[in-house]
Amino acid sequence: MFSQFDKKMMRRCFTLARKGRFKVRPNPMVGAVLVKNGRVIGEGYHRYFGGPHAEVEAFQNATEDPTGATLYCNLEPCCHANKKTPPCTPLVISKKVARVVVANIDPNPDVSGKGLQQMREAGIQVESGLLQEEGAELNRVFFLNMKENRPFITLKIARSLDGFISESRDKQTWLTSEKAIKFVHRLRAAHQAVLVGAGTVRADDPQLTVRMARGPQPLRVALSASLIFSDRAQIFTDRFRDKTLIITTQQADKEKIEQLLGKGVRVESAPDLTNGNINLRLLLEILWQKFKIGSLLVEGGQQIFTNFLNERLLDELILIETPVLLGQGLPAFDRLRGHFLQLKTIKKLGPDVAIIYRKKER
Ligand code: AOF
Ligand code: ZN
Repeated sequence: MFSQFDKKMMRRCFTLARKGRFKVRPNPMVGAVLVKNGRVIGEGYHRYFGGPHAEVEAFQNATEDPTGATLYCNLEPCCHANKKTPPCTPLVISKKVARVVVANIDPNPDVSGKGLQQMREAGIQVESGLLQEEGAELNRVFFLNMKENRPFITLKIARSLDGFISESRDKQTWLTSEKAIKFVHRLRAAHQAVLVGAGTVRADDPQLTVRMARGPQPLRVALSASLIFSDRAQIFTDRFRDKTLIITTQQADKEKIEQLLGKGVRVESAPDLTNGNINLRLLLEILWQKFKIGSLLVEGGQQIFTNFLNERLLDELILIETPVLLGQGLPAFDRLRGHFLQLKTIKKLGPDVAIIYRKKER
């Protein structure tokens, strides 16, 4: 059904789509190409959140009348109203294209095949499924958001060969190489938020910034029931403090909350957080619904890693292993319930190695 030329055009859509990766989230990355008589006559991509859709851009950039052309788009054109931009299907139909080829059906329940159906009913030849696995991989975050109504969760654990994340509970051990640190900064930029427990803030005083890579600064989320932090913690004092969000309980000390707000950070109280026992699902709901966080990088420490895994809240696990045997220290997990993962890739980072696992699909 699909030719080599079709594949080439869809790969071009992916490349265009990726250009929006830092700016469209939590929207999907979408690219579109218009082809007439075997030649590309227009291209476009979704450039920023709330901005025009890829198809709109492609028609706008068209150098010829698109009547009779083929529109390639990695995602099904949208057909739903009451959102930031008008639906794309009426535009596609009005431009009289002859054929529409997509990689993936839009998992957004407001669309999910209805866009394709509308175009078919208008007499357009509509085909879907071209390079759909690549398309789903590209937009795995958006797909997961739509399916589970929560952020995509990546756990990043840097540890010694014998499985320790630091020498002790309150002492930071600088384990990894510069290449591994750069890799972590790229990971941060690739997520909309990073998350740590209050223990990690107290022990490591992390900055959680993107310093050694290019990309946007994610929201820094710290969980704490007690709100016991050092006044000088970097996440409260550095220039990104407006990108710090503390999640606490409704029982939290009001005075402490006021103090934190006075520092210019944000504080959110979640209803079911009791005695430091964090209801992670509720927390994720807040991040997704209220803060539009589509992807979350969990950076520790032990209790947080354990809780996420025990709640089965994990889409990707990235283990950074550094060739040192500490002999003793703080293990990555405490009382973990076991489950299986599947290997995705292995990356060499100078002397260290990153092993990337995905949730095992059932
Ligand atoms: C398309 N082309 O380029 C994108 C689509 O708030 P809006 O108006 O930007 O709509 C966002 C929804 O539109 C999003 O949830 C997804 O279903 C679809 N994204 N659709 O036809 C695009 N970015
Ligand atoms: Zn659209």
